[in-house]
Amino acid sequence: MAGKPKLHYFNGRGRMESIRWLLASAGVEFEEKFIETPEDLDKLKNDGNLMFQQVPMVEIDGMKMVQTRAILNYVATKYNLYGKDIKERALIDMYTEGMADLNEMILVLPLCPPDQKEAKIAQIKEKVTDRYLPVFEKALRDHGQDFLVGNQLSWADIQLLEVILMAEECKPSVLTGFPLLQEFKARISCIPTIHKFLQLGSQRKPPLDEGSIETVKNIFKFERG
Ligand SMILES: N[C@@H](CCC(=O)N[C@@H](CS)C(=O)NCC(=O)O)C(=O)O
Repeated sequence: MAGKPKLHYFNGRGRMESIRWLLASAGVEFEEKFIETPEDLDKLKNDGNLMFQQVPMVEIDGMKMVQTRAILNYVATKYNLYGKDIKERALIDMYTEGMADLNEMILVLPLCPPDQKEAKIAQIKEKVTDRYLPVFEKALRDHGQDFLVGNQLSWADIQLLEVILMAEECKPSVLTGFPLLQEFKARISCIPTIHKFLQLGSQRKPPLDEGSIETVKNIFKFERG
């Protein structure tokens, strides 16, 4: 029997967090090997483990997978979270790519220079409420099902919940005016594997704090901003 997937990344959200969400929602246990120093990253690189010298890297089914979207696609396909046909997959791809754009804006927020932070937060709030959430509220209304695509849980539902919770960290009232998304959030949060992942002590990561920001800057050798 194959062992648990092993995730190589720093101990924070970043690009790995959606992978953690997807595995946990699929009920897959995983191990994490945290990169804590530049030397840890160098070792992974020098040992030939990183195809493009970048993480996330996930050891799964005998592969050392890199590239976030490739890993997500693989996990979603393997655990039947990627629609039942090519059209459902196309829709899941469109939804998740939109969410990934939003996710990226929120993820990089802690790394932006303090004097630009307020403007960035205002921009995110505007994009969330004017561009992204209306799409998903309408999708749920038009589709009339409990899930975004088809009539079963998919990667799109999981990533939407992840993004909603992140957006709520920027603006707690973000779902005001989106009644179907409020119901969606409550419904998807009750799915047992997801409910478990939402509990304190799970492998879900909190937003980056000042200490973790310094660690990330040190590992990846970049300046804030
Ligand atoms: N397209 C890649 C981008 C990966 C990436 O930029 N990873 C960063 C950490 S989040 C990294 O490893 N940076 C080190 C480097 O590029 O040398 C993906 O989505 O996985």
